Amino acid sequence: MIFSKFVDELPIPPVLKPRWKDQFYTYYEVNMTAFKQSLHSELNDTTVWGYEGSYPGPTIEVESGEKVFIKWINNLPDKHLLPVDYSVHGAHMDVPEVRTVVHVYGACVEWESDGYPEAWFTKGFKQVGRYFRKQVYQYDNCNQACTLWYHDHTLGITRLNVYAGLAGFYLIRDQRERLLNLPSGKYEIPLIIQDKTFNKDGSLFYPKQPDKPIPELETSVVPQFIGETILVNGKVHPYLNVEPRKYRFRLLNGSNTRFFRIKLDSGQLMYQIATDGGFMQHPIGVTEIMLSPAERADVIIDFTNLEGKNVIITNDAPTPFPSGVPVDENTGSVMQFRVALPLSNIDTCVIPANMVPLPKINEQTASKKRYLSFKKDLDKFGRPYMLLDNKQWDAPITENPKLGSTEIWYLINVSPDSHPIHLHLVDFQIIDRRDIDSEKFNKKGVIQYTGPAIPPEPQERGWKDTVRANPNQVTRIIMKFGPYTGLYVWHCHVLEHEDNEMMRPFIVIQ
Ligand SMILES: [Cu+2]
Repeated sequence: MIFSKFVDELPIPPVLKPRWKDQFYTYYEVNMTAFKQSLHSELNDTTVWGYEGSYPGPTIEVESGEKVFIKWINNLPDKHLLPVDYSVHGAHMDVPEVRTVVHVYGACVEWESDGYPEAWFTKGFKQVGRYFRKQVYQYDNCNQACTLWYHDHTLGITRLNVYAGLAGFYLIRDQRERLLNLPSGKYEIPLIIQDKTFNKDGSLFYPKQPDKPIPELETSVVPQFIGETILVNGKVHPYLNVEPRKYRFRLLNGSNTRFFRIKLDSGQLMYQIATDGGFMQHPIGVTEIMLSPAERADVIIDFTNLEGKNVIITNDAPTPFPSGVPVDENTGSVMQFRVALPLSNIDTCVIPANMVPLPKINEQTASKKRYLSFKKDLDKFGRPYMLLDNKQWDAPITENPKLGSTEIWYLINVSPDSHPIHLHLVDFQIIDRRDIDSEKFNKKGVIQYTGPAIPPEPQERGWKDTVRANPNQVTRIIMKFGPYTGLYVWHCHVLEHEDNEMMRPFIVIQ
């Protein structure tokens, strides 16, 4: 179904109010429920799943270092909204169909509160996964100011739970951010960009089978999900009225599979100020921003002197990226800004010249290098799927960094697609990317470089928790493991891949 564009106003998720807040700690409760919501005015209301009756969920705003406790509560129906494939890891018939566990993406957090995929729980915590440890999660928020988000991470059904609507922003603020005099209040807006497909009756469509169906299964996971239409903050192709001044937008790709390469049709620059993990050293002016699933970019857009003009965010990234289906008239545009509001007061905000110092992690400090390949294979049903280091989720843990140690991971992608690789707990820096001979690697397991090392793009020169690992390349990342020990995960954030084995545990040991 195709809809008229830019007829509905952009919704802005509410900021969540704590149940308790004093000088020592803050306590929130967040209910997950099913409800109906209007996702476009030409469409019947859609049943979605959300946090606190909102899709996307309310924005959680905390201070760096604030001690925050959150009780995530599952009040969802017993039957899933979307077709469950009982053949993928963790989603077999022996577990309840509707399970949830919440991961704050990019959080520096103890493992018991990280939302381990097998720490799921059902309504009333009646049944829990084998790694469930506590009902109330504790977040120490040791990150600096940054744009994080929270979403469901349940083993085997993450793609369905997130697609149903279980995602929201989690913003960490600090004093340094306030001193930068950035656009704030109503001039600072989070934008979660997603793709979805709708049935005629307004319900969400999610495929029951891949293009080539698996006859043994009633429902089968698909190798990727490509939605027909684009939503921002839960509205199809919305518009936003803005004043002729500077705005700060927190861009997040919250899609299952789709990459976005966004531009402004006015040709003007966007000033990127932060990557996944916080501020960059200097802002950079860019005409396009690449966002793979779960990547964030914090940007300033200046509408000064554009009174009466409209500016459209466009997208031209094929799916799967980089050599899949090109965008069409519908998926090629995201949302519209209308510079239609009068300037309410003089814009004194600045695009700062310097933000935070960003010391490079020295490669010499790395005590371990890990070579981790990912390639396409066929699972027992003959479905193409992706494995990390040739291992399934259930294989014994192999990534076991020591607390406080620095490691370099060589992400060797010999598959045809780009994969957004995410590590829990830590932020990393991208060292470089380098072309390799994939055929030789597949035959002999040998890395033969065929080009020079390419430094990360200017937009990626900061703290990252997600990196695009491109096909036929080795992407090198460096990180220091800490400040917690425990059990975490690393995975591809294409949710259809993550749900079908492209995820591995790692353990930080003393
Ligand atoms: Cu992937």
